[in-house]
Amino acid sequence: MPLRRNIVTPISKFLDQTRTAIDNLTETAVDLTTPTVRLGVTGLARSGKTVFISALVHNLLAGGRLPLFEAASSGRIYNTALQPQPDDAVPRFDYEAHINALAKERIWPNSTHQISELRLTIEYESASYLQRKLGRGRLHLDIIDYPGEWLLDLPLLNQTYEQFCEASLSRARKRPDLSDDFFECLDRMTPKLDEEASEEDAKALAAAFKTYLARCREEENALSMLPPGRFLMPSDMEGSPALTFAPLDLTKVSGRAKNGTLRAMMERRYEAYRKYVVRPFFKNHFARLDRQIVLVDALQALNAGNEAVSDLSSALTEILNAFRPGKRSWLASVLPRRIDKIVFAATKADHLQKEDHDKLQKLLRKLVDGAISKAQFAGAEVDVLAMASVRATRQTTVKANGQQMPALVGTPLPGQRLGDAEFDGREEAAIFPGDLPDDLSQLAQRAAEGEEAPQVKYIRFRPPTLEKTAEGLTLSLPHIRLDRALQFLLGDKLA
Ligand SMILES: Nc1nc2c(ncn2[C@@H]2O[C@H](COP(=O)(O)OP(=O)(O)OP(=O)(O)O)[C@@H](O)[C@H]2O)c(=O)[nH]1
Ligand SMILES: [Mg+2]
Repeated sequence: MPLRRNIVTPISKFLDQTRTAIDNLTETAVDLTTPTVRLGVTGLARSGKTVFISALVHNLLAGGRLPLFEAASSGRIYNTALQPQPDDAVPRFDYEAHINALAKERIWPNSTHQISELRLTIEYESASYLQRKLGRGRLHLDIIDYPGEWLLDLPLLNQTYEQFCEASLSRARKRPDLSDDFFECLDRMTPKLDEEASEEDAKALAAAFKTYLARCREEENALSMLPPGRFLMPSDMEGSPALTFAPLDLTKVSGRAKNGTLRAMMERRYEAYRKYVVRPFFKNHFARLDRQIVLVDALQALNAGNEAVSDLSSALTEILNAFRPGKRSWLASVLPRRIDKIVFAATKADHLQKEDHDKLQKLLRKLVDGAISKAQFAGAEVDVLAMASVRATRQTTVKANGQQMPALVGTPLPGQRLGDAEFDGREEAAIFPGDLPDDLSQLAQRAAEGEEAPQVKYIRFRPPTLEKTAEGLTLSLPHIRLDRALQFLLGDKLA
């Protein structure tokens, strides 16, 4: 038996690699002349992926203001057009609906729960004399949008059920305020673990675990490390057995699980989740990306306090482990070393004054550097920036208590509150955003002193009204440093 195992594993891994390589070949064979960049846009739920993709495509199609994106600002881009995407089995990113919501109705797009894709073709003139002689250049940009939660599943591929239980329960024990009900359910089930399994019990456990994960994700807790990702983003797998399991306290049982028991059922379903959910996602989509942007809502974590920030840091470590695993990592054996550029972007910087954008960038840089040193990360160029895909505010100064104070003007979303005031979603308001901490250690110190009150409390705004030029032309959606992200991700491909 062990011998058979030894033979099967390497061959199946080899086949996986070959298949990915063949997929890539077929893809290129369809359009041999045009180079393609596959850009993965990832981030935890509500981090701003859909808004980012919509704003990026919109600014490229509409010739938006992109001074730091050299190919555009120097006038070398002739044409940008949407094209049929290369993967027939993946839904198309609904660009038109999203941009209509943002620019016309001034509402943010709905939450997405499914992978989707869009192809944009850029025609440009090369900056190099020699290349120009060869004619116009063309680049396909395939943008892939997928739920960030799924990414945090990747470490599960390397975790036995026992390790998954240990890691999940140790995280849950740190937050008894959120996990009480789940542990109560677990205690009730523990005596039954080695008895004949019942679907009712499995469902009750899975439901209690899912409720605990959902509470972790609520805005005031803002925790990031919440695998299994499909529990919160089930897509079309809602209710399937592969999603009806939970971690168990295996220290309370001994010996191997007997067939047919609740314990064996939970373990088998965890294995099914890895095999049928995580592995195909990884192989079909992830292994084929060239470049990545990771959107991080650092403000939300800062808002929720020290614990959310350190949890975000663990999530970033896991993400880096998945992108460019070190040589000895199991992932290295199945992942072609393609991803050569990763940008980490702190999103929604328009909630801060201009002076704080650099501070936000530095805070994220610290988090990413910390994550890189902990990850088994090998290579790939990394950039970090603070940006807003859509700038919903304007900067102004307002006189308050006899002093001129910097403030942000925008239309708060209906229902947002500030003190006693509740906004109706129609009127503009000038808001004084809180100060960002200078350093993450300030947060840790506040937590150590038992002080958990958030420093930055931000109001959410509606998307902006599009400005018009003196000639009456409507301008494209405003942004902050979207052009810098584009330059880092695509600049060399359009050189
Ligand atoms: N002010 C501002 N808010 C933003 C920006 N980007 C995203 N948001 C806010 O963040 C929310 C989530 O943005 P989405 O783009 O839908 O986030 P997502 O990552 O696609 O979320 P899921 O689809 O749920 O995973 C939006 O509804 C906005 O309220 C931005 O650039 N500026
Ligand atoms: Mg989305």
